[in-house]
Amino acid sequence: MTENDDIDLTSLSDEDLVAQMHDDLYDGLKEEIEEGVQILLDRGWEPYKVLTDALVEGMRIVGIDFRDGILFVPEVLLSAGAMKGGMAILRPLLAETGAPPVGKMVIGTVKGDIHDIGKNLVSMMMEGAGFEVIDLGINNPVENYIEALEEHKPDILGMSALLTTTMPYMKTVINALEEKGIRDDYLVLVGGAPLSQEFGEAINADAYCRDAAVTVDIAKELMQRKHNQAVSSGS
Ligand code: B1M
Repeated sequence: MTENDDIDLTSLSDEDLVAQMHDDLYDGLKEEIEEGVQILLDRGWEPYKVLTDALVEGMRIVGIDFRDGILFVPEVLLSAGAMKGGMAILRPLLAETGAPPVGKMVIGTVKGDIHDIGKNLVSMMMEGAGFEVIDLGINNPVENYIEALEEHKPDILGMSALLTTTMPYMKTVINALEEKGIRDDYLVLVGGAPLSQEFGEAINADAYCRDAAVTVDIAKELMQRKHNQAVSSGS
């Protein structure tokens, strides 16, 4: 988008720096993004604000031009790499918590889908809220989910899908849980850009999560409800 070889990022106002970071994300400039993230943090920005205003918003802009055929896969991969560079700096800050784990979540992107930025963000925010997170990565068939549920015995199963062609696979996973008679052992949370509340209900998920912050709120609320039910039923 812009040439920024000569730009001293530290000399920019917050607003101009964030705009420059949107351009740098668009251009896939990982080092510049890492530097920008660090500058904003040094200026006292909250990690979550850096994440949403500079990185997530920048990726939203990338998404529009990707959709419109202005950007192509190799370029978007560079943007994704730059985004991940920034996220790596924010991760320990967002995940900082001295509290004991409030619950456990297994999460993964479904089979056929390799998008992982949103899932990674959800994992980071959940860790930051005190959840233990087991991240299965991308392209997960049913068997991966079931193995992980048996091994880790989490409270929550999270699934991510970014494609309209892969989101139905979430139903395949839930059906498999139902067939094994273990569906109700877990809270199933689903998310990803093409999903909706209606879709979440239609596939019998416990909740559709619009974004990472909402996922944390919903996870906490459902965990509390589960705890209350267990107490009132005396188990
Ligand atoms: Co792809 N891609 N992509 N892509 N890609 C989209 C999703 C698309 C909408 C772009 C577009 O056309 N505008 C479009 C899908 C169209 C559709 O299905 N309706 C698309 C396409 C078509 C494709 C390919 C098919 C392109 C091709 O090859 N011709 C291909 C598919 C590959 C595959 O998966 N099999 C492809 C490939 C890629 C890249 C590899 C280049 C790259 C991914 C890199 C990576 O993830 N490591 C990529 C990217 C980066 C995108 C866009 C531009 C950005 C996605 C992203 O990271 N957003 C995306 C456009 C868009 O979404 N606007 C696009 C930022 C992220 C923070 O948001 O992921 O929505 P999001 O996550 C949010 C919420 O959704 C929610 O919380 C997150 C944080 O707030 N959430 C959850 C997500 N998962 C959750 C799980 C939960 C809870 C909440 O569990 C409890």
